[in-house]
Amino acid sequence: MKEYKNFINGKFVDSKSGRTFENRNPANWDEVIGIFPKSNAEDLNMAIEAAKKAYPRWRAIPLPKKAEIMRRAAEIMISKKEEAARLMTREMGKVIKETRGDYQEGIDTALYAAGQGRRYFGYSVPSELPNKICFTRRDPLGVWGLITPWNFPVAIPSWKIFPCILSGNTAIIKPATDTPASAGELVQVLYEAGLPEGVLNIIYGGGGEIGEAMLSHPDIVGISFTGSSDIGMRIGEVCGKTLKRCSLELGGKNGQVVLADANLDLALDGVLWGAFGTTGQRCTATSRLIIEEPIYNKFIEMLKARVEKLKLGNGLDETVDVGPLVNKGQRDTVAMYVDIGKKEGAKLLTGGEPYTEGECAKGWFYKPTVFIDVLPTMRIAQEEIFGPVLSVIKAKNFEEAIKILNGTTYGLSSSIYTNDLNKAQKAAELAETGIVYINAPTIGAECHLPFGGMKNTGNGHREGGWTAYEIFTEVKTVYIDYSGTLQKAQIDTWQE
Ligand code: UN1
Repeated sequence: MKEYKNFINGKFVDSKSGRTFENRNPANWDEVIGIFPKSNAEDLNMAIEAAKKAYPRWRAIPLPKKAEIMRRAAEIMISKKEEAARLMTREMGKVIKETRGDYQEGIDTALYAAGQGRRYFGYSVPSELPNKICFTRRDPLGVWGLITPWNFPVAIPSWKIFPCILSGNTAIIKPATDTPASAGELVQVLYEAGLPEGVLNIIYGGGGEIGEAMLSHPDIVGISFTGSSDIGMRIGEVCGKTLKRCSLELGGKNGQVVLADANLDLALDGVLWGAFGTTGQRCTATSRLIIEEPIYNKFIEMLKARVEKLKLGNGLDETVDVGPLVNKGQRDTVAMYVDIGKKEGAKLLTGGEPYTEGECAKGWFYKPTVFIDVLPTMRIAQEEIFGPVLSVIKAKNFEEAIKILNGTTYGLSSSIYTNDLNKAQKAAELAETGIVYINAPTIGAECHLPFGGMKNTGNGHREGGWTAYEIFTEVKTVYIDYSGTLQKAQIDTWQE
């Protein structure tokens, strides 16, 4: 067990609060992974001061030079991948193959940032007047607050940290209290790679205390948050009052459509991975399966057989398919939604109870659960559960399937399985989601493409790829008039 400290201005420091919290393994709650400071506003103020002080110097370093630090960070991450993946599995429970993938997403994001340092493009645009040029450039904003969730303990902090600081900003990250160690180790990688002190600072503690203090602090220029829609709305409201930039990556109620002409075996592999990968704890998880009527009964039968074969257990065991939920609260939420589903009249096909066999008795395990004959209006078809619960809905035809697919307040990811090219293209056009998959599950976005959602899933920003850099920068439009005369746009017109 390790005792962690906040990392401010390039140094480990105790919290002024004197309080701590524990982080336990969700697959075995007897195992304490680390003790962390439960920080307060005073700690945050210190971190903000450090980030403010570091900003002018960091901002002035040429981007390709900053990018070298990102490349070195990627190299260090490559060497630490296995160790980091094991820590991540112990922290939040998902299986080792997935935590390796999570860390790989972090490595890829670092490498993308390393390349981006030499590809930081703006536009060059002709002027309507002679002897005048116009172009755009992107500049940083200042000190950012990054608030990250526990389900992707390295990938999501990486999505935010690398574009934020490569662009010349400085930052304070507050990771989720369920996965503080993985984020802490990532911050150390950046310092090992040569990051100047104060550019990135980490503060551990609860969202209620640190998050709120970040929102109201006048020296924080922007907040990047991934988490629930309820908290996102609160963040948006507070940021709105002070016109702070805020990028919100929120909930999902993602649907997979299976049309009658689809390759059913492929669709089955897809829904198993989409619904029960990460124990259903992804914003992109498949939580609704919409099946076209002619194949409804057949597909349900196929699904039941496979779901019941999924192996639960400690994620460090390479043969395990599904790990525990992250904590007691999350398992209680799942149990609550299972009760709601039953009361609403959906039919439980399989699962519907905690799993307590053998060593799993000491973890937050819950059986992969499928409800069938779910109506699109039921709460289990509308609300984000964030657990291994799949709601199966019958659709008469393609048109009705799309209507059901779009019939929630969320809009992150969607999937359609069909061999009909026209229907696949039409679905891509009509889906009210930021990500659409054709013949692939709702999870598995790649880090170099825009990631984000419509409706209550966010506020229009996209992480990942080049669009992440739009979040963390201001566009500046520069006009250079080299005519030596006063040229009035829209008034003086060009003449031969
Ligand atoms: C999330 O759950 O917030 O597309 C992120 C995916 C992963 C990222 C999920 N690459 O499923």
